Amino acid sequence: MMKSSTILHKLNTAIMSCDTQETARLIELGLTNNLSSQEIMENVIIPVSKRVAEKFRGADFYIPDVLFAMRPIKTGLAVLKDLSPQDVKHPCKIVVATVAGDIHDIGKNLVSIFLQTNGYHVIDLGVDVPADEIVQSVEEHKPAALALSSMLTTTMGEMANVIEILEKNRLRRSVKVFVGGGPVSENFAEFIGADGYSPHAPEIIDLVNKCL
Ligand code: B12
Repeated sequence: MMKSSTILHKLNTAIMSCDTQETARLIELGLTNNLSSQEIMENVIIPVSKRVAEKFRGADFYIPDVLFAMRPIKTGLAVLKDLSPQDVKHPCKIVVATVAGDIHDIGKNLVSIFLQTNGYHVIDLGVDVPADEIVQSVEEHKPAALALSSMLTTTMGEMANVIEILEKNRLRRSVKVFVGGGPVSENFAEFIGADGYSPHAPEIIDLVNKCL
């Protein structure tokens, strides 16, 4: 049996060298070697995603390069989502989405998987989800919380839009709204009337636990 620290180290190297197949294999191996999804995300996926993402901060990145560099992370998260335990421990549902106009999904997927592995029933609406559709889903599923992600300054206003439509539909009091993503801040969250913000995906669990 390979040591957990060796698996995590090799996983780090596989992602940094854009080896998607090896990334998927090592995540499966880690899970069968009793590493938890959370250990894999906190020790490797989050720090490595940040390191890879930093390479593309600034105006002049070439989109195919970004997609290529992010592929092992995307595949790794998909493997984690499929193989992580799905036993729902909490009666409440949580709706998760990246807002309209925005297709960035790595942060949103991390939030979903942390919730799933902590026993929440997650309804992940995906990316580029119009505000009306998010509100419709609140109406239909009656979740206890809504977790919204946005990575663009041009789309973060959609979060305010969602809150406004929730208010218009008299649904605002029925659901806690948590926001996150690159350009989002504590001040912004407060300004739009969200119930909570964190720059770190794992903290969604504290936010949800505190208010439910
Ligand atoms: C990967 C990437 C892409 C990929 C997305 C692939 C995918 N499947 O997600 C592609 C190539 C498609 C892309 C496209 C574009 N991108 Co882009 N992209 C990035 C990049 C390099 C990394 C983002 C990422 O995944 N980070 C890693 C994850 C882990 O971090 P994260 O998402 O921030 O999530 C963390 C926290 O924010 C938090 N979190 C996130 N959501 C939530 C939600 C809740 C509730 C909570 C509690 C926490 C939380 O948890 C995570 C950490 O624990 C960033 C650069 C950067 N340094 O951020 C640019 C960046 C976000 N992109 C940018 C831009 C401009 C674009 C494009 C407009 C480029 C173009 N000219 O077309 C398009 C927009 C497409 C669209 N309509 O959405 C800009 C945004 C600038 C801005 N402030 O508005 C950035 C910052 C690059 C830059 N210029 O510096 N991009």
